[in-house]
Amino acid sequence: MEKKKFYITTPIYYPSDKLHIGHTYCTVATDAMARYKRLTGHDVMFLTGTDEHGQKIENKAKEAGVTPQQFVDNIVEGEGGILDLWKLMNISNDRFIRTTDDYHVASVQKIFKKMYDKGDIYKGAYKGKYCTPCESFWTESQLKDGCCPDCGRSVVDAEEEAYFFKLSKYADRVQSLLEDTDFLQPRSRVNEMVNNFIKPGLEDLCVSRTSFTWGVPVDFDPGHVVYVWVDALFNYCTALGFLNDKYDDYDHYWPADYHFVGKEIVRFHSIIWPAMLMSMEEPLPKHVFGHGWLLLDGGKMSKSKGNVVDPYILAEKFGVDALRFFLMRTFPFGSDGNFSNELLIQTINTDLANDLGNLVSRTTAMAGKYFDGTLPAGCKTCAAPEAVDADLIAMVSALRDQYEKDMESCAPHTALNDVFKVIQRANKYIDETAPWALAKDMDANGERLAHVLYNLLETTRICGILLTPFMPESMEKLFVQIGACEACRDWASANQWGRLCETVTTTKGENLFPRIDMEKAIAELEAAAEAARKATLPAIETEPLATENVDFDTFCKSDFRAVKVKACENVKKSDKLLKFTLDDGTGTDRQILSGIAKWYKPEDLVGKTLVAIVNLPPRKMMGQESCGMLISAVHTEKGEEKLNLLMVDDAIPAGAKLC
Ligand code: ME8
Repeated sequence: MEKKKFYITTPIYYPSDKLHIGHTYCTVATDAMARYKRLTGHDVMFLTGTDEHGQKIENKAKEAGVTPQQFVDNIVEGEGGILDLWKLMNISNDRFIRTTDDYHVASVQKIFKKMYDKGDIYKGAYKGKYCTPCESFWTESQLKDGCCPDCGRSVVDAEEEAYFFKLSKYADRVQSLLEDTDFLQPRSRVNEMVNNFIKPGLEDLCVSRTSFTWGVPVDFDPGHVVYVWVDALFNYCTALGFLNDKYDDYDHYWPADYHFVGKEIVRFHSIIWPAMLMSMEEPLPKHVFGHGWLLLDGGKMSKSKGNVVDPYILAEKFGVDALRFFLMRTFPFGSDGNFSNELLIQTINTDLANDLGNLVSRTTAMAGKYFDGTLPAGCKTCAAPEAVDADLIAMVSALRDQYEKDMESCAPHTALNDVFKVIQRANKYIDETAPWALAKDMDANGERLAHVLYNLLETTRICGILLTPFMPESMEKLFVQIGACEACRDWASANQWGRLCETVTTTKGENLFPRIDMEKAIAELEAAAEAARKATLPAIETEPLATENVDFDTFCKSDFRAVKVKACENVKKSDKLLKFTLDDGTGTDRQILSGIAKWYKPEDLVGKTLVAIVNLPPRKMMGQESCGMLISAVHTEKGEEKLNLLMVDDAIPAGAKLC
């Protein structure tokens, strides 16, 4: 039988900064759904990629002193870049599109021309408000307190000759698409789109720019580049070969079954995108799902606010699967959720270390201890089954169908909740059946004990199958530990109690999810975040030059002399001060105190020739007199203050005047 196709996409990400945990959330959700569909026997196409054009990227590249292409190449393909992140997170995308790929650029030009030839794109003059970071034009009435309604930043007046797309022409059809079908999910997003954007009147959309060049050129009108959102949205088609020869599965996979997108870009995907497809006379995607945001301290993460969470650090510390699981388990997919390290660790400890980890380790340890790892034939059945057996088996047997319903309605968090209810039930079953008590009299209870362990392994197997889309690597290891062969890891077998072979052999393996010491891990994460923050600070910073002039005569009054260090010691009870005994050429020792103990050991300075200003009035520090000041150079390196004493050639005699 031909497999049913399933085409799913993530948004294509802006390679303007390193991606954070919010982007990872969206991609992991899409990956889990793609893996689930493969598990259920679908022919899946999973697309992700990068949205590389536009003014924001052009500006960033300029700031970095590189070309826009070099800039995006580094963020997409460079070390620790987007491709590396998806590899690390075990993302199973079938294709990756970059909007700077030649085939995409050529297709977008054809698309733009087709809509122009049809009369849906026309030339006019754009006057309005523009938010550069979001690449969005807004009307006065859409602004929030005079600022961009998406990001809250200020907008600028913009006026330029531009092409427009007749969005207004499609308003009615888009409205009925939203209201009369299940195109946009969750349903709660429909009202927002219709009431805030369509009912006030859809204005035609400005779809070209002349104020910058980093975009797809409008080939029939040099000087114009295609608006980045038009270029970006069509990636979902061009990546399958729409109007290009690079791929040839557009007819097979289009229309998309699901576009997963964040809530702030639902407007583009549920209004502009279907309208443009209507203009192109192409089929519409079946569903757009607008998920919520991961918040940090109640606010949206953003690089510019400096409150991003680095998925690399978390994956390295807790494991990729634990991180994937946490993201999908904790936050209901359509809503916002507050991220915290504490919540992450708590989820890992409770669900993975305690519930799942304990179930696997207790069960395999008992199979090992009581049956040398291999259960006896006949253990599937039991001469005297108990009510707890029936209760567990009924719950596990109903699990796959319930999980399927949850996944089909894009509720991975509910699907996981259902699986974990069963895992908790199984742990309770261990306590109820008390296998260690049964083991005390193997002659009388051996058969019963084998049956209990079989039930536990079978429960674990079925839960393992359903957890595979979320934690693929760990479930592979789990199957090995519980002795589940390839044939009893598939979707069909997740609905068939008793598929696990009776004489199954378990293997004691590594602890799949070790318990995390919360306090220690939080302290380490904070240190890592601090180190990462420091790494983004400028390498060297020096104070700006003084703007106020000092007159020459005043300057000449300062008496700078070479001085030789005869002795140097720490000042008692001070961790800052060093006390110097100096030869200043007068024959009388000079004492100077200097707050440089953080940077120098006293013994390293003896014999050095330094520079001091010697005609400052004496002053007391920690009860000791200081007659003058040593001159040093200061700067900041990666946020840390650095100091170097000015040292001069030892050939310069003590007391020599510096002028
Ligand atoms: O919007 N929580 O790219 P992008 C959850 N290039 N999701 C988050 C998030 C957070 N804290 N932060 C970002 C773009 N995202 C366009 C898309 S598609 C044709 C063009 C999600 O890199 C965000 O909601 O700014 C969006 O869905 C995705 O990351 C990409 O964001």
